[in-house]
Amino acid sequence: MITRRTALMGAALAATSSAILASQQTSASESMTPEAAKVELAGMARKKVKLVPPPFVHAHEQATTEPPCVVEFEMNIIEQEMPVDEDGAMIQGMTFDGSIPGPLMVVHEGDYVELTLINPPENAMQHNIDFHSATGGLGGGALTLVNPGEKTILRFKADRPGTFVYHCAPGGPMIPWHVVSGMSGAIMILPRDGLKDHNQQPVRYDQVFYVGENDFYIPKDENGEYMRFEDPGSSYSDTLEVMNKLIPSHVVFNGRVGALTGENALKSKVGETVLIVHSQANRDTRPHLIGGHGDLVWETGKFNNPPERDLETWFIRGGSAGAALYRFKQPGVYAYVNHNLIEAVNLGATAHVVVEGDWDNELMAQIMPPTAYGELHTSKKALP
Ligand SMILES: [Cu+2]
Repeated sequence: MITRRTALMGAALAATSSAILASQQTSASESMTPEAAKVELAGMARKKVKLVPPPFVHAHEQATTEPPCVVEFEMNIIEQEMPVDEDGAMIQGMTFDGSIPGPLMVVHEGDYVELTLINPPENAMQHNIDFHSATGGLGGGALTLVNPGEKTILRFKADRPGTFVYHCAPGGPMIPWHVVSGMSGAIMILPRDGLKDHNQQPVRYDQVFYVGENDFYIPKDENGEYMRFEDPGSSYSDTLEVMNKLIPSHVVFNGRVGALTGENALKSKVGETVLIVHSQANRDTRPHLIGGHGDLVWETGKFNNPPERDLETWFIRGGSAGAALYRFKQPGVYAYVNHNLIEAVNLGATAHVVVEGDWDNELMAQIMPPTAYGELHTSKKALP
């Protein structure tokens, strides 16, 4: 039910949080004193990268011998109602570049990330971006708060390698709400000489899958139907009530139930190595590849730490992104799940990888298919 009260409350909270942020922004700006030395990047190469929606990632070199450069990205913030499942649940989504999660950015350690962030005039809310990979100014959040109709450019140095979350953080209660409305994504900062295994030997991947997990809190009306709203502001108070109980209505990969299953399944081949980057900006999760493993897993996503080996399930802390490398050895349909199986099966956190190739009987064989075994044996044991 949309009431004027809820609409106003959303607007009022937005105003409050923008006031909080405005004060943070002022202090952050003041701390960036005019006498701070200007960084001379004029001689540095610039590279414009067009972002692509997840689970895919823009073309990139895994290792480079080039000197550091300035990598330019552009993202439009898009507020739009989006489907969350096939039963009619819809969310007033807030997105970086129209997708949940936002696109995966890839640069190399030592590069400068230069992001143009655009808040189009048709949006209703203020937004910004906090990069967990950036240093100072609320991860950039203090320098990027944009009203509808404004754009901003942030530059930061990618000075430590790893996979990191970015998310909107416009202040106060707007922060969790924008994040659970879809405003998060990830950046991968590769070591200049590429990824290395536990023995410091170089490793390469054939493709990257970017899986962004979201917990959604979609309110229901008195008849148990998911509620729909005209705009984000009018959804706020009912959504907040569900959020504050901490019980998500959906836990999904890439924005909705089924975003990575069936026709949308990921594809690979026996012998191919995939790097699965998994982010969760708000809540812990525990990815597991059913029938496979994590050969090398940077559970915390930070490439200066040696990867763990042969993992069955790994843990992605809420507010972080991890990376798992796996070479497929058997064909089939693999489910990649959040191994809280209630969240995987009932709430949506499942992806599929369809792997082509030849079956290896050495790794697994069906010696006897399920067969009736008659009366000679009994599975019932006599009770003592
Ligand atoms: Cu936002």
